[in-house]
Amino acid sequence: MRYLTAGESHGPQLTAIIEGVPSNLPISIEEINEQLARRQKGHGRGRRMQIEKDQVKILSGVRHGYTTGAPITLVVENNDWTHWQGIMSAEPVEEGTEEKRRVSRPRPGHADLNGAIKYHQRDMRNILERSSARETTVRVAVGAVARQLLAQFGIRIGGQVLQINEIVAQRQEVSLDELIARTEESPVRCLDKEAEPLMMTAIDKAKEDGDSLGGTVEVIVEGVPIGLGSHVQWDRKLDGRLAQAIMSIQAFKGVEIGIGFEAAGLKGSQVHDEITWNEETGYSRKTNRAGGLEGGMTTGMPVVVRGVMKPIPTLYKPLMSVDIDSREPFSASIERSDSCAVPAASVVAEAVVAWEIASAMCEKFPSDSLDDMEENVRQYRAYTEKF
Ligand code: EPS
Repeated sequence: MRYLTAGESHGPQLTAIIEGVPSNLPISIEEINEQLARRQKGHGRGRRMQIEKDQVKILSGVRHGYTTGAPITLVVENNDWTHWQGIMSAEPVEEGTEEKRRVSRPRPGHADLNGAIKYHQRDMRNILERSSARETTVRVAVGAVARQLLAQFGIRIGGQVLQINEIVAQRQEVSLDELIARTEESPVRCLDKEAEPLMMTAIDKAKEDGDSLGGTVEVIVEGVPIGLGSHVQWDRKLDGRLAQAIMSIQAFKGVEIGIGFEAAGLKGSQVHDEITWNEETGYSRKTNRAGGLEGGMTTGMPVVVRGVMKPIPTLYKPLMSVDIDSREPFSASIERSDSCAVPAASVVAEAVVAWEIASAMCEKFPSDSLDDMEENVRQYRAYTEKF
């Protein structure tokens, strides 16, 4: 499977084209919209989220509720476009008019300056419109299609926020069902009821101060068969692909699988997961420090991936930068922004992980139709249990 996205933050719409989804997969538009709504929530979101009410339109590849095997086109319209029609118009507009809304002052931490230099753009709006995290909307829609494929095989995904700024949540050992239910009720998608209000206060304080906060999110995938991905080639290693998927989310600066960076300070005997076997389910592991991946392949244990999001660089209390016209230093102008988007990023992380796992499923069980894929997966599962 593969997909591309297109669209600008204040353009008319965001678009994704997905190819390779097997035919006869039931697709629920409501489930895609539920995922879009989850991404819009979270304490710390800015005014833009009051303007948007993200809803998907399916323009191809799905008929009467089922995929046909043809490319699937997903569209999410930007409500804010009504305010930006002239500014974002594909038609030429006159130099020096308000319609240009030219940006000449790069924000530190954004793509603005590097993109402007690279693409020969004197108007950095031509960079920031596409680098904006608004693009994650349609990636969540793509992830929602992937989730519906995974659900056919009993593969389920949850996510949680583990840290916002200095507030670190206490780990809670709960079932995936409970994690999904409880994070849904939390304005910061955090299981720890003591950390939750502290995180919210920290976000409010950052907002008051014109600042922004980052944090850590975790994604857990259960029900994955053994052997997705491969050890044989660098670009087929599933842990590498998951890391790329997480790092591709706007503002993400780090990724860990299983115990991740903690492994650096531990001995081998403290890190590796002992192997067990029983007649009913076959091979398993006593622990899951590997986060469900060994040798670039799934072990059958839950896949556990974490990502670190930096604080959003658009600040109400601006940092110093340089105007590209005068080359004079300036204090960046104030822009509308989120003070913290970590809870929303947790939903985006679930979506990109769902996509990678679904792609790996389609590679392991290549099938044109869901019926064939179900049969292949059933046979393979029976085989792994008896191995
Ligand atoms: C973003 C800036 C803000 C955020 C936006 C990401 O948008 P605006 O410039 O319209 O206020 O709201 O996030 C979204 C629109 C979204 O849907 O998540 C940025 O510069 O990355």
